[in-house]
Amino acid sequence: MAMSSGAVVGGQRRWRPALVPAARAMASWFGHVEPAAKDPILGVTEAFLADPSPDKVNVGVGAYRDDNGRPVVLECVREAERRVAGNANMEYLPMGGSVKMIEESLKLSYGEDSEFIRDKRIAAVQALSGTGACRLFADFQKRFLPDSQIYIPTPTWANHHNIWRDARVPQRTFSYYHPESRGLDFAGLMDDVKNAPDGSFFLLHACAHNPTGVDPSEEQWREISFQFKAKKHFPFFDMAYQGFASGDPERDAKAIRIFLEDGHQIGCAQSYAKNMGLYGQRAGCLSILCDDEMQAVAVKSQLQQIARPMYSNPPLHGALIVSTILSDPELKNLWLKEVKGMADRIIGMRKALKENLERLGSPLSWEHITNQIGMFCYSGMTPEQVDRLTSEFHIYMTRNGRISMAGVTTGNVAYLANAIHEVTKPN
Ligand code: KET
Repeated sequence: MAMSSGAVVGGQRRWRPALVPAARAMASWFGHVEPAAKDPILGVTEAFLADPSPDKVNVGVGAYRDDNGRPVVLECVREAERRVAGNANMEYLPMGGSVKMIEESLKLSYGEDSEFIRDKRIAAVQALSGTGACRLFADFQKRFLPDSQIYIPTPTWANHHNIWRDARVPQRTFSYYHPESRGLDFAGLMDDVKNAPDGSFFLLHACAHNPTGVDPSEEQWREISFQFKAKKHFPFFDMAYQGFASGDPERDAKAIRIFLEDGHQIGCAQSYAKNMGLYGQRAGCLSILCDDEMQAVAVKSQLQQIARPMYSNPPLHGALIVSTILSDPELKNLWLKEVKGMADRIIGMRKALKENLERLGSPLSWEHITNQIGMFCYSGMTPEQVDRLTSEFHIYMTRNGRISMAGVTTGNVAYLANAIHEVTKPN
């Protein structure tokens, strides 16, 4: 037990530490705890918020902003909130979450008329957004195949490593990005898929790969799926950006649909953080396609059992918003229009950033800014160049050179381009 000497100040007993060396020795049981390393993505937001400069720009976290740099609440979400305000009670959801929200989520990922939905072959639970869905899956993997590993693309969203590490699943990596061509390392990827032991788990980004903005083509997905079949690998799709790649959620589910057509069993993490702008609501879904309905019931019950001691049951409000939007044809159409609007604004900013760099006379090629898709531009800037952007220009982004295009606006694109040009131009 920690001890400290008490002093009576103004009639009140205040605790203050004993003599310094003794205080160290008698410190709390967690006295040895050192500050954790800053998160490579959310740490950027913290640094941005602490900067008093009026010029500062945040292109770190993948969070959509309008052309004035302000966070957006979609119109379909506002309308859904109006509708749920009157009749929602605040009771607990079931451990597996909202049945209606799950049903609607599965239609988005597996297809409106999916035979797997009809045959009740999918075990699915509402999850704490995409992160929570990945973590539930990782825990499920560890529990039921304890000696398994997971293959994760290089590079990937940094938190994937934390998630499978904390679930105690050993990680391997597979080739994904080719820095010279700034495109997909398809040959390397296929080699790694072939060389992995049969029945390996692979984490795949369903669309709008983070951080590279590089996705396989449809033809390449077909080849990957074919090879997975030959090797009996298990594909786990993280789909955090459905709608953000092409502007159309249905098109963005293409990779998953190819794997389904080919008869794979899959796992899938869905998130409504980005495509509905529900970041803080933590609305998502984890699904696993099973052999039959009986197995799906068993798997779902086990997923619930993993959730129960962690957070008991998932949050209600976001689930109500999602199910209200997706189950009403009019609201769903509005949502589809708004998703396309967000994707289009980003595409416009890619063009603007590239044009600005070219206008400044940058001798480097910036083709990849417009070739890449989704929320991010994997710029190719080095950590040192990024550090200069921050220290000299108050521009905040992750040190891997990733620019969140969703934070670029008509108002800041020229400033950003100029700064990028300054730190990248040959001396
Ligand atoms: N998967 C991927 C690939 C991803 O980029 C994110 C978030 C998530 C899952 C999780 O999102 P959630 O909010 O749990 O549904 N990425 C952004 C935010 C973050 O790092 O948390 C980002 O990369 O900036």
